[in-house]
Amino acid sequence: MEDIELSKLLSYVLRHHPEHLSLTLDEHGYVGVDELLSALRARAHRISREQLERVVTTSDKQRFGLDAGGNRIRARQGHSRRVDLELEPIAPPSQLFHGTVERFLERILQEGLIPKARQHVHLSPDHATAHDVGGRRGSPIILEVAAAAMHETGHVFYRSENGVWLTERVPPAYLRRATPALEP
Ligand code: HQG
Repeated sequence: MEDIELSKLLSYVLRHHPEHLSLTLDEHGYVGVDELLSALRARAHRISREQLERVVTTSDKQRFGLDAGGNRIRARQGHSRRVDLELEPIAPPSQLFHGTVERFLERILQEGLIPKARQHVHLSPDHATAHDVGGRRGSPIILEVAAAAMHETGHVFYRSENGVWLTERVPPAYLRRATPALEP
């Protein structure tokens, strides 16, 4: 299996469907590396520990993390089930960004950003990242999020180990479309 294919399979299994490989995540979202490798082997995917470690290290968005001993692996964010990622609430910068597409805009400006299938709404630290996130679905539109103002009114923010900002939802009052001319 190519690295990219393994990375996609890991995202699917570790974020959404561990049962696909007859695995169970612990409360922090981890699964044993040995357990994962044998579950893959049982499905005729011959993945070496070296390849797994390479995918963890080279994943463009640093999607996966190993525990301190290197014995367990988890997805760093993006789960559709409740896992405790052991993230501490942290004060956000004054502004964060969200990349989306035109077809969601009206709804978003009406009801705010909601997590949909995920546990959190994902926010980007800069325009360029939001541009890439929105660009996965079409021509990207960037929303500015008044994060510090939200935080002041009690909204809780987290930053995942790979730099994605997470919060439960963003009410419409804190959203503004970025001036298209400023979009990269
Ligand atoms: C939209 C990737 C209608 C939202 C990226 C988005 C990211 C609404 C979509 C990570 C809405 C959800 C997450 C509302 C939000 N009405 N549409 N009220 N609220 N939406 O994939 O932020 O490659 O769950 O704009 O890098 O696109 O997976 O979230 O378009 O960090 O590692 O609903 O996924 O990382 O889509 O992306 P997603 P996202 P990975």
